[in-house]
Amino acid sequence: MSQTAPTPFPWPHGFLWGSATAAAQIEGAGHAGGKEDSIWDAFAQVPGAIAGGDDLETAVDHYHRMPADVALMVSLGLDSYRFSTSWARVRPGDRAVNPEGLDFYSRLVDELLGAGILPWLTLYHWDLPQALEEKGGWANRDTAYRFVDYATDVYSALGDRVTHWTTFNEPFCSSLLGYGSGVHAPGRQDGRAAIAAVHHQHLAHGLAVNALRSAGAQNLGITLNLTNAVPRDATDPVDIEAARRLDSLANRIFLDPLLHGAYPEDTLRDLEPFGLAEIIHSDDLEIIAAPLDFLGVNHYHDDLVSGHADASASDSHAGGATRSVGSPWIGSEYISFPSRGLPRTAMDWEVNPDGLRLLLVRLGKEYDRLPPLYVTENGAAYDDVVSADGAVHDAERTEYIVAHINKVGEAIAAGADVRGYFVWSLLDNFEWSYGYEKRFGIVRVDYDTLERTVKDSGSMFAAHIRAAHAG
Ligand code: PNW
Repeated sequence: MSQTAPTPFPWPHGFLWGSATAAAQIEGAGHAGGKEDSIWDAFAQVPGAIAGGDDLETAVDHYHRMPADVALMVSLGLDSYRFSTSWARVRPGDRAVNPEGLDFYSRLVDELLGAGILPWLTLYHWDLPQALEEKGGWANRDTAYRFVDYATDVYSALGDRVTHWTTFNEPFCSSLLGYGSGVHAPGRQDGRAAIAAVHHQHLAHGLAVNALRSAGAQNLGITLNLTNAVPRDATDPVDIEAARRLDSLANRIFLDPLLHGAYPEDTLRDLEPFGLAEIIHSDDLEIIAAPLDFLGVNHYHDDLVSGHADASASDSHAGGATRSVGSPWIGSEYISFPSRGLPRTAMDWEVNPDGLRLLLVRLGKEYDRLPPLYVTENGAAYDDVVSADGAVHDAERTEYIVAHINKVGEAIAAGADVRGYFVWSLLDNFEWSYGYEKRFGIVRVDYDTLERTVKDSGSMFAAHIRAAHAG
């Protein structure tokens, strides 16, 4: 029998229960309030880039419905709300700061604080101003310095009220999917550019951490999407090598510089042909390893990996594009992702909740300077059915979230220092290259009327938060 509510673990004092969104995915007002194109607005114009030809112009109109959306968060009893600010709204064209753009986030923060909800702000959730992409985007080192200007602007406006600051969300996606496979904006397919994007986002992160810390920020972190790279046959050297390569590109290329101040030797070796070593300046790694107050972990699925060609294998990073895209596994394109035969979500991602426990526990063992962890995203897309009475009985999503919350509880019991869990996502929204086709919300959005309806998963989460606080 599957559980319809999480196990009543003794959650640590102050454990945060929240939900997450990102500016580009929910705001809309794509060209209102002074906002100009981000790389995603431009990418949406590329034929076949986004399923259904969808764009971000209206999204779920959060920009105009913000107070009602905060009221919805109150009704769910959220402790914290994780959102991002849009660079293209705050500094359109990467020119001067746009007061109207900053004012939107200022009102959002006031609304949240007035409702007793902790704002958890992410500075970069993938919406680079298109004007900067035209100067080379993240392949250009200068973009890292432009990021610090933007981060400083946001901090100057909100630093008196926002206490938790995340520099980047999932640099894996905005570098390797954006510049490598081309599944995400800006849609480039260039291994050298992708590897440069990784390093320049790291640098931007470190520079911004130092700048915000000197300005007085106290809780600074980054969010990574991490996976367990599991060799299909743990005794087969070819599969073990494939898992090493995946672990290098999905996990360690990010974790090691941030937490240990060095790229892993095997990563540097594998990426020799893509010029990683050459673009590192002498002080970069010291900057990148600026101490962190927390690490955000996004986790949806593990990756079973093989080094053998497998006709039945599918890569969970393939995206929803109909145009031709490449591989994000720069220099290791041959690796394949066989199926374990587990149930799958509408993203075709295998459901294996124990992977989240394993990941959280493993991080503490592998990184000696690991800061406190927050699960900043976890959730699932399913093809929801609306009942005649308008309700959404999303039993599979409910079960997915319950099972993963339980695994967070088990990880804590096993010694992992996890201090919060944010479900992805508060609302159905623009799911990147899948457009509006994939729904992750615990609240349904009717894309014709933009009306919001709490799904069963949302009611479960609200009841769980009440129970966790009471216990
Ligand atoms: C994350 N992959 O994206 C993002 O942080 C969210 O904006 C997004 O909506 C959510 O997860 C669900 O997809 C990912 O290819 C996109 O493995 C792609 C992958 C992973 C995460």
